[in-house]
Amino acid sequence: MKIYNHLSQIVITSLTFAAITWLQILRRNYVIFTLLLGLNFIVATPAMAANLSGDLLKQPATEITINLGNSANELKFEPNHLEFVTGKRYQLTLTNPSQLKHYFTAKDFADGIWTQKVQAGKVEIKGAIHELELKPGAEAEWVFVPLKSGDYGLRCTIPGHTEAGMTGEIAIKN
Ligand SMILES: [Cu+2]
Repeated sequence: MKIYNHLSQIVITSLTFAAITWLQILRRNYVIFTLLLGLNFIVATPAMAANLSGDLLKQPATEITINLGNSANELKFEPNHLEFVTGKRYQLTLTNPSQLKHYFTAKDFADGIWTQKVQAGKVEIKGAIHELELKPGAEAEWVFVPLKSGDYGLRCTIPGHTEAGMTGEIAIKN
């Protein structure tokens, strides 16, 4: 009886040890699996962006120019209506031929596009842009691909300029 008890004790201990080891392996695998899933998720977005930019960079950009104000210092965008098509690559040149400082502010439009770069002078800015400030005589090039169709508002946020009519419309069509 004593021997049997002792034996069963050993069996139970062994089984418990085996179960704990198995659980630890499972847990470790689970952690590794979760990590892998997490990494996949993190890696997916830049990889997709890289693929997107890789294909789109081969596409020649359609060039469009918009003037912020004019040489007569009128408070308006010229033209004040811009049209783009989703999936096409554009180079929007912004110039300020006036003696005043102006803003190109179109937050919702900026949210609906993928910006490849904004180039001004010798500086190239990559990533999302919502607003551009152009000092007198300044010029900037905005290269992007429209993604989301819709009608978006454009305005200059310098005090008094929106009120004076320095506004515009940007349409993105499918
Ligand atoms: Cu302005």
